[in-house]
Amino acid sequence: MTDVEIPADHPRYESLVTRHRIEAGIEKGITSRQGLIAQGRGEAFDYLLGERTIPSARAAERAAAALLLSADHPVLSVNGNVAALVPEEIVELAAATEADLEVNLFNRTEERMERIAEHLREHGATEVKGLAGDGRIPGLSHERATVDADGIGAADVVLVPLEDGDRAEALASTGKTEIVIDLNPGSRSSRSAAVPIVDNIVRAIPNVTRHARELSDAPIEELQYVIDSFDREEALEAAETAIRRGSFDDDGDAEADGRNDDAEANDE
Ligand code: PTJ
Repeated sequence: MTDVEIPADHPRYESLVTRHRIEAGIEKGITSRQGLIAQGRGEAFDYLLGERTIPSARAAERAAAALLLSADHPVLSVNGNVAALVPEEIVELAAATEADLEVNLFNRTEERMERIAEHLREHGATEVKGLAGDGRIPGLSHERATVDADGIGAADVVLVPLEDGDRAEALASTGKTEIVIDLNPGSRSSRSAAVPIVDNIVRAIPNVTRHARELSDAPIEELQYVIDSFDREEALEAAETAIRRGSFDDDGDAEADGRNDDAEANDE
């Protein structure tokens, strides 16, 4: 199934490649089947956003880089979708910001935890947290509360991509600064984040890394300025507006906004 050739000249090539990476993740035992549903939801929002990084997301990505660089103990949380879509890129971001990588699953099984940790090591990670599972996010029941005490448990800044809303809210209420990557600006995860990045993770992670490299020698005052200049409410509103503008009119036709050649060519 995953060895299907996607023609490089297909107008929605990137989107189709992303979809196949999730399929491959399921076959490899790292992504949950629910990850497919999450991907479908994400794709719908990305389609309406024009499958591009909007300016407010770019500002969020820069603020996220500044936050990670100025943190005492930053942690990047990795779930089954993240591991399938951006394994090498998340390892690069961890290196660029000196952050820990922690496997943290909504549907936690030891087998999938091990496989994801191994997958990250295959893509260059030296240390992967999450397997100890000796800490808990307060306010959550069951296995989905499990974290590493010296990982997310001890972090001051946590990047949580594609997170379930309940967990994102519980984590934010512990006082940690939360950066969320989620294509839905109305989700509880986006709403609970100090820095919500409304962008596809396949674009967002390399963008944050690029900003982190640019800011790596910046004084703390400059990092603080980047963080303080970011307005989360404004960014969420800008994303909602972009989605509304990119949506379909009452007749079901794509609005003429300059990106519909691609949109209408979607014959998948
Ligand atoms: O691997 P696990 O067990 O930890 O499970 C991971 C999933 C993603 C299945 C789990 O956390 C889940 O069910 O998440 P939700 O509640 O479906 O939320 C996922 C959010 O991520 C949704 O708001 C989607 O719009 C968004 N999303 C999906 N794909 C992408 C995305 N955001 C950015 N980039 C994407 N590629």
